[in-house]
Amino acid sequence: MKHALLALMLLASPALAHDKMAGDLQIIHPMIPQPASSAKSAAGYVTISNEGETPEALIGIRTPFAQSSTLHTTIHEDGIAKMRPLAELVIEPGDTVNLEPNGMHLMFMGLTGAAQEGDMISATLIFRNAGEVAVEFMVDPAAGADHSTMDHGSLDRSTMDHSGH
Ligand SMILES: [Cu+2]
Repeated sequence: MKHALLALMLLASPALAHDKMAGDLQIIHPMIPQPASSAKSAAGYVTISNEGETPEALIGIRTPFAQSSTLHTTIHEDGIAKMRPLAELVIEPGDTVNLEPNGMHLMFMGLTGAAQEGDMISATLIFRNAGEVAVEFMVDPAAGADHSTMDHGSLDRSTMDHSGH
């Protein structure tokens, strides 16, 4: 019975957004577009609202899904989208920050396993004030930014292989 219910929830989940409150933070629909089976990296997206009275900052992310996980931003230079590491992502009181394709995103490099649509991938978001917050990234249908077309400029390509997707 428990397994049947779980299977039902997994089947139903891709259509549903999911969110979580952590103190004054609302963390809305962490998701990863399904990477190609050969992908060595993947991008993750989430929306975060700060409903508190003090500024908050996302300063890191950790997950067993990848060997390294970082914050990235996308800048546009001469019409070319380039990704750059981001040390922190500040969320002012009352603000909502969207990580989305062609903008700020979480970068998972050195994927440790496959991810199928509907999978839930455990991760820990690290905030300056709220500390560590456990979340689950939902694997959504493949879509969004194609990182393989992006210029990575001065980034070390040996550790930043985005060629897989
Ligand atoms: Cu990136």
